[in-house]
Amino acid sequence: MIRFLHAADCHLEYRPELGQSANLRERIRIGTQEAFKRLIDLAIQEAVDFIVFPGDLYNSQERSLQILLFLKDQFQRLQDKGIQVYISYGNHDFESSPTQVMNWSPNVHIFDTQVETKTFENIKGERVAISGFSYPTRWVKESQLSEFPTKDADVDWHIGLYHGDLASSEVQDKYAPFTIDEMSQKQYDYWALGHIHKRQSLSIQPAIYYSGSLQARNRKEVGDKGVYLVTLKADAMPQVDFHSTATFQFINHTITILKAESIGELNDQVMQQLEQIGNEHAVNLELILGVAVDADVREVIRSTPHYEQQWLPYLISHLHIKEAIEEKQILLNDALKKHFKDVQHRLNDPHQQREALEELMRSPKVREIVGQEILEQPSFWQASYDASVNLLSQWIDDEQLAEEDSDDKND
Ligand SMILES: [Mn+2]
Repeated sequence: MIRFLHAADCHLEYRPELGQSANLRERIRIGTQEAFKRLIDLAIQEAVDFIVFPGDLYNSQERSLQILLFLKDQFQRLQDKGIQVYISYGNHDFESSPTQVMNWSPNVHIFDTQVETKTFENIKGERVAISGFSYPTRWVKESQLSEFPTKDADVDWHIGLYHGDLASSEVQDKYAPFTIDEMSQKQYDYWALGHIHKRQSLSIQPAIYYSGSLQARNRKEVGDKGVYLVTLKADAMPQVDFHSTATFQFINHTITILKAESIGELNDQVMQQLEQIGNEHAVNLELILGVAVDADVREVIRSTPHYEQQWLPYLISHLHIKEAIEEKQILLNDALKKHFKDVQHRLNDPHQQREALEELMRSPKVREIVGQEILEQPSFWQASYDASVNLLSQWIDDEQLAEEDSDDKND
């Protein structure tokens, strides 16, 4: 039996990205290194035979002294436990001539820019062939699979390390474009892929997996991140288990503000909801502003860059503002136009407003557009009543003007 960890896209050494607050940058910088430590802890705890790193171990081609020393320490921890390390470089950490500036411990094995095969043997004499290659340049435009040998008959298992992207006919392929067919033909027991940061399986048999990144580094990398623990046994399918290494996640969350007459009021509501999520994770926040949110409040919120720190101690990685009613364009929906015209005169009559509005909101079409969830909150009715009436009347007027305009043109 052989057990190993598949850890792609570690991207050690964080470089700040645009649109990230200082707070968030610091969390990512520390998190990236901490996640790597967790990987090493896991390897030791699980007493695996080795770890494979199929590309983008480093974030860039330039390695800093700090990162090299950090890695040397971490690999030494593995060396002390007899755990091997197999590294192939990817498009981020490509090397034209993988000569070593660091005197790594003897357990560290780095793949050349030409496909080569290394062999691992455990105490019982069970043998694994590991084939892979390192990127010599940022882009590798051809599939490298023809260079990979088919499964070695003299070993118990054969593993492939491959940093790349599935071949596509639409975009120009730059990352060693491959097909599942090509990989299947090699008859390997496991393909450890790197490059795509979202973990996924391209095929169960043969086993072809992306382990994804170790720690999310921007708001697009939503959810938990980590590595695969792979177990290879004689005459059995590989067992592939996910283990989290992320120190925090990016999560999507929506907050609806039905009514706010001041920034303070809006702030209280946002903080109250964020409190329920906690500050462990970074929040990609979608803020839906109802029609009863004051215009000045709207303006302040809209003019605040999303990357500025706000609502501390909560970590907001992104702020997307939506107008609850506007965006759904209730009144501009063709199917509704007629109905709105019927109630328009009543909306303008103070004695009939409420009834007219409620009638409008009872329409299944309106409910569908506004959303059942919002409609069921009693506060929606309370809060949005006056503002809705104004807005509805306004929109109906605008609509009519627009129609009149187009009539003129037809003439
Ligand atoms: Mn990567």
